Amino acid sequence: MPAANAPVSVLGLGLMGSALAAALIKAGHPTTVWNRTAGKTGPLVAQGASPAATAQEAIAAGPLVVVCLTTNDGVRALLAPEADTLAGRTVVNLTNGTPGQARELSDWAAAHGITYIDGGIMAVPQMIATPGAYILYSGTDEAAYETHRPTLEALAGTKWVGKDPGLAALYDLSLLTGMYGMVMGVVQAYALIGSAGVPAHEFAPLLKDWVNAMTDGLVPGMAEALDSGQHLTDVSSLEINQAALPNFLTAYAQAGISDELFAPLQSLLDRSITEGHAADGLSRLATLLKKN
Ligand code: FVH
Repeated sequence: MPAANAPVSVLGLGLMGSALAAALIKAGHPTTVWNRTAGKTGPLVAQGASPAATAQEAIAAGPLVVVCLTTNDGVRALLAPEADTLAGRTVVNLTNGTPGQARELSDWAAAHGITYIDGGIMAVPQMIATPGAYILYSGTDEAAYETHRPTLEALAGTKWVGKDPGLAALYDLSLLTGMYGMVMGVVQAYALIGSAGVPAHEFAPLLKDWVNAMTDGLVPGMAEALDSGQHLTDVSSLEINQAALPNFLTAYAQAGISDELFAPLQSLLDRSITEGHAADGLSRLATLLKKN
């Protein structure tokens, strides 16, 4: 059972890996750090980390190995030659990736006697070890997660999402999808209002309040419609949205703004009408996105 002083190794000291290692050091964990480009260990060593000359040396330093690289291709390439050293240890992979990649890495780890936990970080580096941050975890060995949870809590809040190793990545990508949709709407709104010379800072309070008000009601409301299968609405029908969308696309064109983010909505709205959902609300679109 890891105690407050359980040793941890961190592989990958980019912006996120460095923030993770710093949080572990601050929480009192003996932390061994390794990065492909050795110079990045300096600031962490100054905070109390032990530098490892090789990934193998870092892995050998303790029972828990946290990995945070750019991609899972990099993770695979880094860990594959170290399977013997990793055997009997737990890898927590916090690299962004797909559910399929997580399952493949989990299968590979199991075949080599390595415990694999996948994670999705719901935070930017500056949020690590602050109250708003949390990390999603999944993996076949929930007991291993529970064993290391006290250590992982030094990084951020912890949220176990299930024994399918791909689930943390699925939750992560789903949450990030919601974020990207919202961010792209904000990007388009600033581009459109900016075309009339309105300074962004002047428009910002209106946009913020509007987006907050819309998402506050829309997110739970849409969940209710999807779970019940009742998409009929008295708020905003697909028919009215389909009729309005050309106004947006025309206004973008007249303002000299690209419609590449929003034009794809037209075919989805058109299809919702031809498939007989004119009176339904926007929740219906989630069902239409499913491919057979
Ligand atoms: N930064 C963020 O806001 C997001 C928040 C949510 C989670 N993401 C994911 O975290 C992963 C790492 O992101 P990062 O911000 O730390 O990225 P970088 O600062 O660019 O650092 C990348 C590190 O990965 C090392 N690296 C890359 N490829 C390899 C490889 N083949 N072998 C070994 N190490 C590799 C790189 O090393 P170096 O270039 O310094 O030598 C950095 O340490 C990522 O999945 C985000 O999506 C962050």
